[in-house]
Amino acid sequence: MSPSRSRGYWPSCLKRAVVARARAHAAVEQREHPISAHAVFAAIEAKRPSDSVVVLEASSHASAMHTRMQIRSPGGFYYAGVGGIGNGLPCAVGVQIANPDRRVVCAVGDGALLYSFQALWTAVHYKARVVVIVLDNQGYGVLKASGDYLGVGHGQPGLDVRGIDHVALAQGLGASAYRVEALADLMPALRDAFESQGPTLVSIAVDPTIAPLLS
Ligand SMILES: Cc1ncc(C[n+]2csc(CCOP(=O)(O)OP(=O)(O)O)c2C)c(N)n1
Ligand SMILES: [Mg+2]
Repeated sequence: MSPSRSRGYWPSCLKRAVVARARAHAAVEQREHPISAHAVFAAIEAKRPSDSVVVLEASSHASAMHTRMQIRSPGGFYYAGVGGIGNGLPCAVGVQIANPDRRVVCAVGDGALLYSFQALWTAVHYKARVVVIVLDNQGYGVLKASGDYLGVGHGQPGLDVRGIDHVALAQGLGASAYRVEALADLMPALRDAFESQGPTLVSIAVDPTIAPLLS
């Protein structure tokens, strides 16, 4: 990182932390459609068992998760610090099998999900109680935001990932699955998912608006 980049970087991080703290006290936006990621994480936090484990691989929505959810126990949170994607769902399945008494919530982006969707078959096979929350913003949101940050815009080819039926794919691997397009349908889907004795996938249409990378 160049010295000039470095000078701007740390104040940006500090600003993000201050903004995130302010957001934590702000009311959750209760828009029916498109659903805000903050509303998704607030709903999960209200519904999940207090000893459940969170595995996060939703690049654009990490800040919303940390704003709306609290990690309450050791081993209660997993996140790949180095930035590679595709580990989230397999990690969640492994963590649940290793901790049979704890339910696991895997919050994954629609892009990252496709790197290792087949891990859901393993979850079905071993009856792993993983609730897979897909934050579907129809593509590689963080790469679009990176394009904006680098001044090349977010219209680069290959960043839109539309028209994939997560429910059909999950059911094809033997899992229960729900699609949520409106906020009113979120809580009933989460209730069923957290009552299930096996893996359940909940694919949620979240706001696809590209937020600035450092905001
Ligand atoms: C193994 C690997 N391949 C590619 C990338 C580049 N990459 C970073 S984020 C991302 C897409 C993320 O999309 P999604 O999971 O939907 O997250 P969001 O839309 O919330 O940003 C890709 C392809 C990577 N980090 N690791
Ligand atoms: Mg995405």
